[in-house]
Amino acid sequence: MKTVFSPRHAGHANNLELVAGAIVPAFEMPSRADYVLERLTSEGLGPVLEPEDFDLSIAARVHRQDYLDFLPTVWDLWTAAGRTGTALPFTWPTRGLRGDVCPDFIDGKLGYYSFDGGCGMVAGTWDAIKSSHDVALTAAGLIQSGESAAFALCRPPGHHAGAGFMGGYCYINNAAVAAQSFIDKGAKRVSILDVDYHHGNGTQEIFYGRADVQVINLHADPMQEYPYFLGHADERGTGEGEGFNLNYPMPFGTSFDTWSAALDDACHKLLAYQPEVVLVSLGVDTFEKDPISKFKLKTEDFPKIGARIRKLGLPTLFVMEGGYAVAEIGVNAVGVLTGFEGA
Ligand code: OKP
Ligand code: ZN
Repeated sequence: MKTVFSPRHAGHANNLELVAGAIVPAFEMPSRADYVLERLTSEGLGPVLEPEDFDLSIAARVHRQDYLDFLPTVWDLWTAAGRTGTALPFTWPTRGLRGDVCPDFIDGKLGYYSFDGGCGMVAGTWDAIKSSHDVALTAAGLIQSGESAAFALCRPPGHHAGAGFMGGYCYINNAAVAAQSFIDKGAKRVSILDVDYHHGNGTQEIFYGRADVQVINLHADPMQEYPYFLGHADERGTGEGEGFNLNYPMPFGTSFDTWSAALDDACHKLLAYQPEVVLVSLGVDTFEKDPISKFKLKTEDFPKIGARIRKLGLPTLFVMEGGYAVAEIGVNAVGVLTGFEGA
């Protein structure tokens, strides 16, 4: 299968995060994408293409326009305030505060347009975000021109980004934008299957009231794990979207037997929906040695995930999300893809 990748991801570097009381380099770092690229080249997965340039009109159908207008301005507003280093929020409008008024000053804007402190920005961040969005749309275009599968090697990832906010290393929801592009090209039903360890709260929120995009998430139980405030089994969609959101929360320590039973159930629900295309939000942070996760999947399990997805018999777009055991991300992500291809 073809991969779409942009070296422009590398401009998004030196993100910081607060972990257990200390500010440290973020786990979401440039070498992640480079390990995946190296592995798919050494495994001979297929050609690697650069993305085409898209405008943000498709993104504006899944994100708020004011949020999309804000993202490219962050670095200028931050430096205009005399700051150097990484732009980060630290105040959020929770219960009892005004979540409906966007402040004027950059620190307030950063809080208004985020739900956590996981989305630091530096000079090259917007260009990397835009390149990741372009990667997803270019890979979607390959499938729209008749390819049966494609891999969008996106960085930064997207599934925590909602209609009007960033969070969890995610700014634009690449999978949601790609799904919208299939709808805009005439698809009646699209499924998103999110196998990242963390619940894809942004993807869920974006499509929660819609019947044309089914969203299925397999993830760590939000009672125990980030993003904590979405991803319970009783969240099934609302209005026209009722029944088209499915969550499979699982406890710390979950290994492949339990996880793959959930995948199998999810695949049956997906087929019952009869989508024209499936988008896989591909996180490999379910891996037993992932530094920020607590599932127990082994390297040998990842090709089996790809093989199970192949059995759906649908055009399939893989969109890269998380995975932080840097040296093994390439092996595990490409393992899913070669498992899909039957290699
Ligand atoms: C992104 B993806 C505090 C811990 C917060 C955020 C995890 C984001 C995961 N430093 N961790 O779903 O892989
Ligand atoms: Zn994750």
